[in-house]
Amino acid sequence: MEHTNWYKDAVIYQIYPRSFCDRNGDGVGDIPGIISKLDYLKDLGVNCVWLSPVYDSPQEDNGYDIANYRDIYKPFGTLKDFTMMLDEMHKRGIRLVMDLVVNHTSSEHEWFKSAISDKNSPYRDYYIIRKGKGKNGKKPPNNWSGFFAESTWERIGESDEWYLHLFAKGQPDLNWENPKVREEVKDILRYWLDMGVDGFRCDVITLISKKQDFKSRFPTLALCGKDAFVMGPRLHEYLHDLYKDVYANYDCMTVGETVLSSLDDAISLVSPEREELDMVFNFDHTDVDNHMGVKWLYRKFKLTNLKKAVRKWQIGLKGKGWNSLFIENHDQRRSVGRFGTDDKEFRVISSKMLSATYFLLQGTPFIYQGQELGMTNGDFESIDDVVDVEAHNVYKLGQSLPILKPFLKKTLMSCNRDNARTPVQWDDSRYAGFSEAKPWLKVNKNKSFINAEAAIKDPDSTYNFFKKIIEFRKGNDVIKNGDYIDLLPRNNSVYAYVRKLADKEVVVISNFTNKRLSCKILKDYKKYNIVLTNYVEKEDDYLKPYETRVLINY
Ligand code: TEU
Repeated sequence: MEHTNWYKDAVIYQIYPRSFCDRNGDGVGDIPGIISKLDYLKDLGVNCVWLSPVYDSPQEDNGYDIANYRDIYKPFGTLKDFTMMLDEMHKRGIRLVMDLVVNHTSSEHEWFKSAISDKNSPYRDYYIIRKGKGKNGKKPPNNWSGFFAESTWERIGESDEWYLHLFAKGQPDLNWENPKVREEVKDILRYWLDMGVDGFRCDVITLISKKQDFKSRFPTLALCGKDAFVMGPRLHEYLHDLYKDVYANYDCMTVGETVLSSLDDAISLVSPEREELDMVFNFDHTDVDNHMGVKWLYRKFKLTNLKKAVRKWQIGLKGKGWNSLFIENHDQRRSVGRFGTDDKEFRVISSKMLSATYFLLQGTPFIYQGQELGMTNGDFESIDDVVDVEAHNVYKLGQSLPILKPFLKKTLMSCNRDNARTPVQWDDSRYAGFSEAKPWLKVNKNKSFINAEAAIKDPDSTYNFFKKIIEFRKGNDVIKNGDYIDLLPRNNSVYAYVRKLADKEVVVISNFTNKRLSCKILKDYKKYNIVLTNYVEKEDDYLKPYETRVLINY
């Protein structure tokens, strides 16, 4: 089947179903809730949805722990609801990309339950089970540490054997060395593709192949052993195998979440001739405000670091692969209030500035639910307001290791993942129109003025700005294929870049500070037409706080 590469013209909206919209009144979002908002999405102008997991799951990690790959988590709805949603999306010209979580299953998956209850189970070798060390194997097989601030090994009952889990205990890693596991994954992919879904966002896909020595590594502060499980030795082989046996037969797309991977890794994954993945999510730009990729270790934001990360990927992938563009997702805190911006006085102005700045880069843009409303971080008062398993593990670690306390004091509340997972604010009613019942996670008080109902009516809202920018992007060849030129790589206040295709240019000039600044570069583009901006009044040589201007010469 010919791949039309439709994703190159897509604007993708990520739905985190638990927090999107609740229609059955249990305080948890659901598929009927999504269906009820499809006209809203259509109106916004997006033409593809990435749906975070809706599969049957005990929800230890909100669905990233799957107990049955072929069924829907009951509180979200049924398979019938799912096919109806898919149908309604397609009717509106919206494609659907599912989340594919196959580095691990849930510990409630039948495979795992069988694997640990019976040594002779045919599913035993579906997982990574090793003998422990020490007397009676009471110590874990090695010192690897995982993503959720806990050991990566869990002992199987009182036995001398342990299973590997790079994430929570309830997320045992699959053993991809076993060809049966790979065949199972292919069957799962076909099941959903045959139903009509259009592609997959492949969760932590760069972790599926592990070095088989399983030896301890030199101890490190975070992710000890990562050389053994990031970009493992058989990753390319596994991905190409999936491509050849499955993706090649459907006009689908894949985007891989590639934690801790370099630009060269990415090139090796997305170069079309290799037939592995279509795009990857890299995190260089979201790591600019932390140390060593650990978000809890906050580092002051510097615009030049952001530009450096963007430059690296915009230029590095040019002609070799396709970029994905995002500044928010369900694991990141909200963008407004981040990257040097302000989520109070200049909230609307700065959210528009951020969107113009990332949306017109080369690649496929993603919008995370609520980002189009300029939604802010949660207004949590204490850890008791937070649900996320990762945050709770980190909190516990902080309690046991006082040395971490000063670091965590600020970041535990401001960087935890629930900041992006508060219920979408549809209106100003008690539970923000998300639900009739008390939601599973606290609604932000600012729903009284940040909500979709108000935003749709207000021509100056972030929402209406997004609509314009999506419209401007549509079919624009300069945005799709033009070169990227960073005009002020060393400037820490103004982000200015050109997209250029033959003699056509799109120029974006954004002030990343809360000050009115003189900006010489504006002179060079005096004759260009302003197509988008977040202020009505403009000065020739000055940019207002968080001002952005998008200019064209054609
Ligand atoms: O995330 C993978 C990942 O490594 C990080 O983004 C991580 O979740 C966290 O932010 C570390 O601080 C993916 C999913 O996006 C995430 O929601 C899941 O929890 C995780 O995989 C496990 O499936």
